[in-house]
Amino acid sequence: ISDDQPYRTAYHFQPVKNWINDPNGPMIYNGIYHLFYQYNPDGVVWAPPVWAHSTSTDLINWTPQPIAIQPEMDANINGSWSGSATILPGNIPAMLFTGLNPKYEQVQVLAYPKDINDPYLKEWFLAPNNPVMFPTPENQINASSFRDPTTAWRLRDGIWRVLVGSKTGTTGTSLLFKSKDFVNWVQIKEPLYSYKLSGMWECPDFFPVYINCKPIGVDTSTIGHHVKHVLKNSLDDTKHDIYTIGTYLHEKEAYVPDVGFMNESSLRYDYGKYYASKTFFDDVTTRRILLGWANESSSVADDMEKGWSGIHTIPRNVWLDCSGKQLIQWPVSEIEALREKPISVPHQVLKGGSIIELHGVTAAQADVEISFGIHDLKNIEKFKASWTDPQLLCSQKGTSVSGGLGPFGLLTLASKGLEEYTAVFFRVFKAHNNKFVVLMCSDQSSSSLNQTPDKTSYGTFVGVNPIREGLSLRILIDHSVVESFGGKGKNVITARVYPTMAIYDDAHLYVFNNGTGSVRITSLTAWSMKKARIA
Ligand code: DQQ
Repeated sequence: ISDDQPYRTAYHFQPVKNWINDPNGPMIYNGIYHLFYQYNPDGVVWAPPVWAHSTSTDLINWTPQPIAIQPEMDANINGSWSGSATILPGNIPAMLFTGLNPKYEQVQVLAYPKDINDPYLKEWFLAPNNPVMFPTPENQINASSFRDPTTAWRLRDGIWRVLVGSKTGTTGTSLLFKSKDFVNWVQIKEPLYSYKLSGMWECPDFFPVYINCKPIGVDTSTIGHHVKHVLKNSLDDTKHDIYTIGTYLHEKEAYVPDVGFMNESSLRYDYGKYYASKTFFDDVTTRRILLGWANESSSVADDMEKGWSGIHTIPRNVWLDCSGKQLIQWPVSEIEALREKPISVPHQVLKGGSIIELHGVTAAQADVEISFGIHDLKNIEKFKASWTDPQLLCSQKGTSVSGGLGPFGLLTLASKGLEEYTAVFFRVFKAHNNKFVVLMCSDQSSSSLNQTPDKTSYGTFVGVNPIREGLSLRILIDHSVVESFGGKGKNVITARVYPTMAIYDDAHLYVFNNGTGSVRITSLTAWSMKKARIA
């Protein structure tokens, strides 16, 4: 392992070394946040995982705890895969997760803390009657596609419900199980929801959100007219975390997505590198908090050299947008405690072709908020109806391609001579119906002189009226992470990059406009970020 670690994160969660993937069983219990995660203690690539464990009081600084779950009985002898926490009556935390049994079949396993009076819940044990859900000839469940139980919810009948991800043929599905005692589970004949051709659904998540569009969360068991439900799945085929918003018809044990969500691939939590996410309800601060995994874009050889692979994104507060048509995501406010030495620039016009360096920030470790006003529409380009794929459009119209309005935004992790940079920017178009189309891109193509990392550009359309609302961008920059929130949290793109020159104090930050039209900077603040205590 190399001592020089220019890609280690300062405030994004990662263990000291080795491979990590999915966040597991997040919860707040007696005032302490618990994060478990898929971990290979022996190397930088995936291997049959154990559950590693860290605790926190603020979701930002974490204390490592002993490995919580490892092979212990037949039900998980070949690995402990992903799962979720549920707090049972009497304030008893229970974990349901997927174990691989001696035949490598996927079965669901129940675990409890050994001592609920230990504030850190260091030790866990597996219930004697495991597995509690498993494939049989009768239920016809596919033993290699049966995993990742959700947090359970309980309705007025006192019965628990839980979803397990699966597929039948190429139809992705969330199987529904019920239990009175959390130990004996019975499968409901019909899945909660399925969708043709979507492939295996990993890490399902099913939760209510208030329709009042306030940034507050609600307990997973809540039903009623004041909430809508969100169903999120991690699509194994595309490695995208997609979600729909709809109605939970609890009498029918069914979920119906709202009209407009029939195209399953429409909404993603994050249009960059992001997978296997999961939410939990924080009843102390009344928030629903979303955790996710961002894999490396580097080669395995590079990962071996740095000695680690995988990070988690900054925990995000999630709630329903006032349109009711999408979620809003925003970094938890606790992250702001790491901010220091803010710099701002006054309101100003940013002419086409200009670039301004933002001095006085630790550009490799920063939090930046910028808002643009749009006024100069004379050169605006027409949007073509055939441009249906924003990621493709971002790769065709990269940072160096000048347009009528855009690209404008930030060059992050940039070297002094711009040999390297990761650009996050907007382009604004006018569609034939006279509406504006806003494209948000994260362009990694010049992020590193190293040839080996994957430098795919990412993109998404942001549903805002740029004239009326302006365009905002918040970017969390952390050495090898560029996590960008567009349109006040409407769209998020996370990128992993590995600059060779723009590292430590040699990283720079610029605001740029490479279009012909000018835009206005209406606000801009950048903070240097302190290091969090993580490992
Ligand atoms: N990762 C786990 C599985 C899950 C997948 C195994 C998603 O339980 O389906 O490490 O990344």
